[in-house]
Amino acid sequence: MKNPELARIFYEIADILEMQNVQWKPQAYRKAARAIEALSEDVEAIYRRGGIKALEDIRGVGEGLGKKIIEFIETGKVNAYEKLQKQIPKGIDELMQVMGIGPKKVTFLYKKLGIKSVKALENAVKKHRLKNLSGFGEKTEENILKSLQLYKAGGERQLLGLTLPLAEEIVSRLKRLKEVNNVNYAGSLRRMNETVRDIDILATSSRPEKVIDAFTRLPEVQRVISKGTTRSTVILKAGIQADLRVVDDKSYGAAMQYFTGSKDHNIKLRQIAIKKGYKLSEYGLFKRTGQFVTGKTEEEIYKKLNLPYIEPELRENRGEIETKVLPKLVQLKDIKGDFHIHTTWSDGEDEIEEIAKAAQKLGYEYIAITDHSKSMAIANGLDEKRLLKQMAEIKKLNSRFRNFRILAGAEVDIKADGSLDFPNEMLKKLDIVVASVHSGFKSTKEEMTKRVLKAISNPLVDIFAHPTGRLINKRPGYELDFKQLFKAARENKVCIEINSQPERLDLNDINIKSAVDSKIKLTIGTDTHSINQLGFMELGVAQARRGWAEKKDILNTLSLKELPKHFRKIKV
Ligand code: DGT
Ligand code: CA
Ligand code: ZN
Repeated sequence: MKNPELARIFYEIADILEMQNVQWKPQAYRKAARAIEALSEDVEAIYRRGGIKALEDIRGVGEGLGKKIIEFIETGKVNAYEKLQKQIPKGIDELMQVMGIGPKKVTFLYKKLGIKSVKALENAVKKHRLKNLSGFGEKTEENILKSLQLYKAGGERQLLGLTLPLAEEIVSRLKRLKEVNNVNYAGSLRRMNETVRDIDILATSSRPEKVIDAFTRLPEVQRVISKGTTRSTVILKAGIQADLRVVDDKSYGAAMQYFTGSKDHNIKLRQIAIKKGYKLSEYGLFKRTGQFVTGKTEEEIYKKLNLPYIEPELRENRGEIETKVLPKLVQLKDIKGDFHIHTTWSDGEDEIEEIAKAAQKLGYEYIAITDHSKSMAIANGLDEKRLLKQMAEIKKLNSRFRNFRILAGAEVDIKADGSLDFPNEMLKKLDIVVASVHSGFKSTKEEMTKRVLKAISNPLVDIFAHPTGRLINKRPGYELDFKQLFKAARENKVCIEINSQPERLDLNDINIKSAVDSKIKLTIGTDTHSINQLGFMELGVAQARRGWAEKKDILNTLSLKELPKHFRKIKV
């Protein structure tokens, strides 16, 4: 797939042009980059199928960008990008990856203080050289320092949502080898951690060297770090490490259990084994005498240790071993709809009707269209007039669907004073109101809590979305008093969203667990901006499972008929 690399190049061109104060072009490049990222078909395949004309059908791509895409497909390079790169000092592009320091600030810092690397920026902040510059203060320094810390930590861990499809692709390639009996990924990926350090793969075979050989030759592999007879480590082109271990069939369950972890879960499990007179390793469960007891499946191992089977998402040593009853975790197949979707009316890539058809194909009974409200001008937010027009269109579309309903909603901005971006008369007309914060990240915990509490005290609000506003590896969330939030959510019967975007996953697992413990109702929303993002539901469900959520905790497991019981404005 060439799309991610091409999108990255376009994003970087946009950043450099912005640094050079070029007007308009940066937005055009970003728009195209977003559209390319969202494509489900590879640009190369599109080009082979329909030439430049087909490329020009991609949103934001005209003849100029079309030619650049062809250049990239044919040469692997974009000349304009290489030229631009030479015009900026080395190191600066890395600086731009640190969130909160956009192209404008980077240029400013370079011109004023000669800062052109992450290291130099860190030194300058520590020596407080920034706070006397106009537009920078002590608070800005603090924020930059926080972003730097996140950036450094994020250098090593990758988003689950980006790594999972890659791991699945590799596993399915290995599965096709005739020498492979079983194969799956393990580690933090199987536990569906929001970020992962590497891809751990486990296979069984009686011809391990053949499997290892094939693994090191996969098209995804960039270079081979080590290659033994039963294990190998490679670096993938995507910039992440992948390990493969090949074991015997009789050890598959034990190895799967061991390499799925987490380490803390394993340590507890091994202690239990010892107490029962066993020894547990990646090869199997053994008697003290060394006699093999079992190892073929994980189920058998947990059973022998007198434990129920523990789902991978729960294996974090957060009480899953001690608890008397394990939760019956929500599953992807329980999901009957999606309450957070953007369309071409605001900053989405696709039309309402196309999204609705795709959702119906997924087996959903409903979706809510929740485009941005007017304050979000950068996202082409809707004012009342356009929202009413959209509602009329939804009404018309609904007459064309059977056993499926498009709910008219909005993602309404919560303004600085806690008021909502639409008057109540407007909100009343909607089926569902999703409220969220998109500004004021530097507010104090008290200010932000007050702002959110005021917003959700409005009985017309149904869902509070992406509750902390964090972007993984990029931006910490704003601070919020969760105890007060949960209390208010319960009293006001407002749901809290688990946003499924790979870099949001907001609420995170820990907060989901406390929400579940506090008996808060949750919804899992994809915040879809293009059709293929409906698939992010899997990531949201995984986080819900990591937070011990059951079907009853998640309200988009309700059927369309059941919705009015919980959502005051929906009528069916
Ligand atoms: P990561 O890679 O940081 O995202 O997280 P994991 O959990 O995938 O960690 P990784 O790749 O270092 O190791 C994979 C699994 O192997 C880990 O979850 C548990 C097991 N493991 C690794 N080292 C140890 C250890 O020292 N003791 C035990 N009991 N298990 C270990
Ligand atoms: Ca790992
Ligand atoms: Zn939002």
